[in-house]
Amino acid sequence: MSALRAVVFDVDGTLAETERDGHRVAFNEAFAAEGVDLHWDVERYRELLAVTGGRRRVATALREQGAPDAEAVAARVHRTKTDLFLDIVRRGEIDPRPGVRDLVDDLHAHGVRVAVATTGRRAWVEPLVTHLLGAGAVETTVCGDDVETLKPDPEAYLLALRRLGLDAAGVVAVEDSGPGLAAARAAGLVTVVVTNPDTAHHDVGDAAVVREAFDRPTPLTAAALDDVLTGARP
Ligand code: XBP
Ligand code: MG
Repeated sequence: MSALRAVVFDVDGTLAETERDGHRVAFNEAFAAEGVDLHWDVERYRELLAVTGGRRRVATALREQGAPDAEAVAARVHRTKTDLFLDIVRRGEIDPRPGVRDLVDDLHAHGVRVAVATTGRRAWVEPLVTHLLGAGAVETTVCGDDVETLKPDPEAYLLALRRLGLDAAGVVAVEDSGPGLAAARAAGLVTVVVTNPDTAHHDVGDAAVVREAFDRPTPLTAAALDDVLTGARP
């Protein structure tokens, strides 16, 4: 690798398609368990993905309904949702996106360091990342718990860079969404966006590369990411 020192991956929608059949299901189960009058179908949930962070997402929907105590109810529902989503993770129901494991193995084989920056909660992020990539695959994992301000703010990416002891010049971010891309770009990172059905409509014009998959039309490799970085920072 001539330039690439590390890759920082987002989790939700990037390492795995967690949202529609994972987080969304856990939110709906939590609403029922907590007696909250909300239910998110696929279309509504897609809209609400513009709001990062599960607790903020619930609070936004409750405020729209004019519900009293939106923040407190959202905090309670989100604790229940976190437990329910952790159950889904522990049952092994979430697979990595095709090609993700091959890319991470290839990065390791080329001595490129791997980190994670997500707005999700550590309670489920760590077991999920271990399940998806194997124990010890990721050097540092920045979660929503670690930052004051969630994506699209750059704080999570800036903290990942600080923990890696690197500046942005040798690092590529891999994201799936508009808010995630905005966070990575605001941290100065060259960013590859791998879209999914939930994010295909997002504005990702600021990405160095936009693809629909890791494994198609050609596999995304360490060498390909090094080329992207070199091309973006000649
Ligand atoms: C993902 C999120 C997360 C998850 C839910 O954004 O916003 O909030 O939807 O996780 P990104 P929590 O992929 O940009 O990190 O409920 O644990 O917040
Ligand atoms: Mg994401």
